[in-house]
Amino acid sequence: MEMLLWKEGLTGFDGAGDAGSNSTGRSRAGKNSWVRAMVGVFSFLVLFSPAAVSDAATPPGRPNVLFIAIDDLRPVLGCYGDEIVVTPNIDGLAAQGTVFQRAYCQQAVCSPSRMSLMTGRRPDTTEVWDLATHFRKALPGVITLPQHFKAHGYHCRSIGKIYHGGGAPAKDPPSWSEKPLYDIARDAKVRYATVENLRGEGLKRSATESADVPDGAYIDGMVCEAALAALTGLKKGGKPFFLAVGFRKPHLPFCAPRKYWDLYERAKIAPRASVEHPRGAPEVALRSWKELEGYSDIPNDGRIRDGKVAELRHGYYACVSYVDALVGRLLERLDNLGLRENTVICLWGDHGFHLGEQGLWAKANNYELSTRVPLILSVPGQKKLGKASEALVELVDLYPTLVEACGLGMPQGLEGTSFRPLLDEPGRSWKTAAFSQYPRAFEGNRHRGHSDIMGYAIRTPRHRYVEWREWQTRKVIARELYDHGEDPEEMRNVAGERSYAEILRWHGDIMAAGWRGARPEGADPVVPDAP
Ligand SMILES: [Ca+2]
Repeated sequence: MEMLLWKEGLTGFDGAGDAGSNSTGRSRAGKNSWVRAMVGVFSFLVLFSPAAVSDAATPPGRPNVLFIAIDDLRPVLGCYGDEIVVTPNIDGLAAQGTVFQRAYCQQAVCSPSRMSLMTGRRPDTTEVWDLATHFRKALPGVITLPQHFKAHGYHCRSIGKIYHGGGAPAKDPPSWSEKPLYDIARDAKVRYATVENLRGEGLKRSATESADVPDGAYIDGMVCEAALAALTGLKKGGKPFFLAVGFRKPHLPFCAPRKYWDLYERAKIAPRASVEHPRGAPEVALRSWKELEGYSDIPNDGRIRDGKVAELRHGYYACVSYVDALVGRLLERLDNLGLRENTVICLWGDHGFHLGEQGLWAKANNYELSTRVPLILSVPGQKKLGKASEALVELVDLYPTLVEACGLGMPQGLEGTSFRPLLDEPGRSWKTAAFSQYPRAFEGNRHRGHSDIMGYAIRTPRHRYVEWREWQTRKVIARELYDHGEDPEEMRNVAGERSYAEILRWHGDIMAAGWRGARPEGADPVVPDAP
């Protein structure tokens, strides 16, 4: 049975989803050859992995995991101090867990961030720096987070966007016990609901939509319904479960049922805190991916009038409240099924988002607004509830944290650090830095792979430091330093200012020591992966 499911899933590797931007003849031929190699690896795993034998020997009492991914959500949430947003359900979850105020993604774009989290490895190890590459190309035998749970007797399901939303990188059959639902949803009919937008062409129609429709008119409502049914089924199944639920809002386009738009008066949503690019920032740092500019109501020159900016910001808030309501339904079902007390709940965003601040839109950069993510964790038995932690944590830490929270053995090769101790002691001293990165091509705003230039960023308690390096020579071609004590919007690059010379040097040392050097005292030793 399991073998059958895997075979079915494997067809997903061969372009069963959208055509994607990687469907050239050359890349397809390359893909097919490694797909064949992967089939061999997967067959080996089916026959010999602990998952094939351990299902019957599950220790009793292991907590379940409800793993909620929210696409492109920056910490616009009541529990993060936003006074306008309406997010009672996520705020309620925060009251029963820990809110990580300083959590950072490893690369501020969907697939590289998610694949880093799901493999517990950083982008230079997964070699996933773009939207077209699958992590099993560089790491064919890697045990993903859900796969590790599966090997310990968990029933693992994926509903919605967990890996990536389209093409081969959306699929990883070894991770799941059942075929995922709604992992690819590139149909305009589930993205838009108004007559005008449904008449349009392509995936990018208008950038916002307010429609008088029920929650289930859009893909996220469908994902929620499927997840509710899955929870009921998993309860009946009696095994510990790992249920991953991935919501696609507030990713563009900002489409949500009208009742969520009506929660806000547009004029009361704060205007963007900054409009211009940061002073003294290198050009390479400021290049936009032009994600927003492709929509029918957005001018191609990127000059968005103030009214449209306000509409986009309103739309983002509406989408956040829409997803919050869906999260509330999941939590309610968990309660009604009597599962809450034995379920670890983890809610995370894959990266942040610029809503016009710093003259930038969307993600794909190394700034605070694009790299900082919401992260809330609620674990049965944790000593401190409803506390915020200011500790620097990273999405790559989630894998070991969930493993420790559920009492499973820690696999080798992970590049994050379990922050389970922060749930009991949120104020304890922790990492000296969080690490992010973003690639750039010498010219243009799109890149492939590691590309020509890599921007390596660190966030320390007070500063953000970035080194832009030529990939081949590793030569530093530009530096940025922002002082959040003086400049929380990151509007002034002080890397060249004499008074910051010592701080610049100190950050260069932290960068050189890398993530291993930034780990907290007393953290478990890093166990390298088997050769
Ligand atoms: Ca995303």
